[in-house]
Amino acid sequence: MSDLFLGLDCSTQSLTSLIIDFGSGRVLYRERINYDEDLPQYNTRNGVIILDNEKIIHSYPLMWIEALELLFEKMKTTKIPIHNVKAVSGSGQQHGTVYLNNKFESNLKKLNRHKSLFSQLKNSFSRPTSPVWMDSSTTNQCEEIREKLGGLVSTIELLGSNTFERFSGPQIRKFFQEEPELYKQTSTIHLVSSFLASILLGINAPIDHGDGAGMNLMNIKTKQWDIRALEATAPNLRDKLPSLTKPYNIIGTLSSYFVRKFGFSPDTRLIAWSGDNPNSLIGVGLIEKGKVAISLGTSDTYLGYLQDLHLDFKGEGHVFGAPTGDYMSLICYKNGSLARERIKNNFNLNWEEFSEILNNTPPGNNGKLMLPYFFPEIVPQVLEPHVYRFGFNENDIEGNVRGIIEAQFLSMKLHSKWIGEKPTEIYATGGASANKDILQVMANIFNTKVRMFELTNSAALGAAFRSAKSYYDLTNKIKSWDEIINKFIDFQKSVIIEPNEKYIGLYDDMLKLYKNYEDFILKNGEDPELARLEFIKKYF
Ligand code: ADP
Ligand code: XUL
Repeated sequence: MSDLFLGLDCSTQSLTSLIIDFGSGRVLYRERINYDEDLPQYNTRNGVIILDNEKIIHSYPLMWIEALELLFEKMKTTKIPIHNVKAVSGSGQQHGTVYLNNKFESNLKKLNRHKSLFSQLKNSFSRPTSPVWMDSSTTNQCEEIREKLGGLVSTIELLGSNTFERFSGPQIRKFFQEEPELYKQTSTIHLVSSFLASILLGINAPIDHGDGAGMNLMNIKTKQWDIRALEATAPNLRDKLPSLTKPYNIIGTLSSYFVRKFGFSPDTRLIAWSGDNPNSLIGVGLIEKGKVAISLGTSDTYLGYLQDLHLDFKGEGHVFGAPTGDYMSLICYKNGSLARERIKNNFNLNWEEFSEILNNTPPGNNGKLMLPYFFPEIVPQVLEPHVYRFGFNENDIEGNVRGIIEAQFLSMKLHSKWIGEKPTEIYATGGASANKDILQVMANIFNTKVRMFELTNSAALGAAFRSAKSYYDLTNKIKSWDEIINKFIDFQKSVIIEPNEKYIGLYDDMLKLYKNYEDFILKNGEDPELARLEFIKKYF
């Protein structure tokens, strides 16, 4: 009987399960619960709810629990030999916090398999909703924490990132300030990843160094909770946080609820869960310097493996722990898939039509340039949403379609310079990486070849890889990361999109123009309209 490994991914819009078969090197099973469609009673849009104004964005931890149970029910009805699953790990959208009262752990310990998780856990929360990574309502708290830590540079040196609105620490501080009584009633604060890991484990699970680094609470060098950051955030916070652990640690076995209800073996190991970006890093096979990945999910992220700690003192990028125990770099954009969808839907297009327009519009967009902040943006920081269009208007279909795609990759190229060397290859992943025409623009702007993968859900795949690695390390059948990755990803067969050298000069000039426009709208520079007209004269 072949060894099976399960990877789960609780992302912004859906919960995915994926089972790999180590014997055959194949993905045996994949299933997805879409929150909006499969759990309509929560009334989410794209998996979230917008409270009060567009800066406060939350989701429901109970919805994730229901999705988890639904997913396991579906798995049970398939012919997959569930009892051969040797280990399970998972991935969670990063930064989101779950606030639990003192009943949570006792509820977990006495779960009865004849009842649903929902009915047995619904009284476990001190806060019914969870702020998620899209929330940008904590600017004051970010400033307060940064100041207490001695300013920008010392904050980055200590935590690996500047303070960010979506990071857990500022979110916790806001909760403490606005709802002190509920904060007091909170026994445990989990991340999305450690929350779901706890449910599978049957007791509180630790937070791994990959996801822990996205909290503004973990010392990036010692990988321990940082006492100064805890004190700058909220009182008695240390008592409310789980412990930290290495991403590859085995944290226990699957709880008897899942074993008995769904047919898993009682020996099924549970590996620490991590954030979706660290999981994706391993899920596309990034374990060396030189190559980078771009994930086009709900968020767009630019991620790379780092052998040594390398920080961005400008304060736009982040350093997190990588699944290998090393570090990774990350830049995150809120105006990712949902911004592309805005343009697609505004013109009533499907993705094929969107691609056709993209292909029929020239690189450089006839000098039309967009700065697409449909939602508050992280990089550069733009808290008030506004879509800037230069040389066209909102009714120009070609201008808008090419405008948004070029803007997204020009911005990534501009803001990833701190990472250093030019990548030799880009691995594309996430929902929109299925779109070859979008990836062609990526290849041209970066002047780098782009690799497309058969599977776009690298976070769930990464979680399955991580469970295989830890399980084989435990059982002395040690396998290298290379061995695991190459067994499942056929790099020979994946599609490579080559950059078109014809556009190197055009995109170099356009990048300068884009930067000038960014400076202009951020009030750091003059209106570059004349330079744009020169650009049009030169290329069109
Ligand atoms: P997440 O994991 O963050 O929930 P996914 O990685 O599953 O998100 O990506 C979902 C997004 O992928 C959708 O919001 C959609 O906009 C985008 N998407 C799916 N197919 C295409 C396509 N063919 N072209 C462009 N975007 C696509
Ligand atoms: C990363 C980030 C997002 C979330 C959701 O810092 O905020 O990528 O992890 O996917």
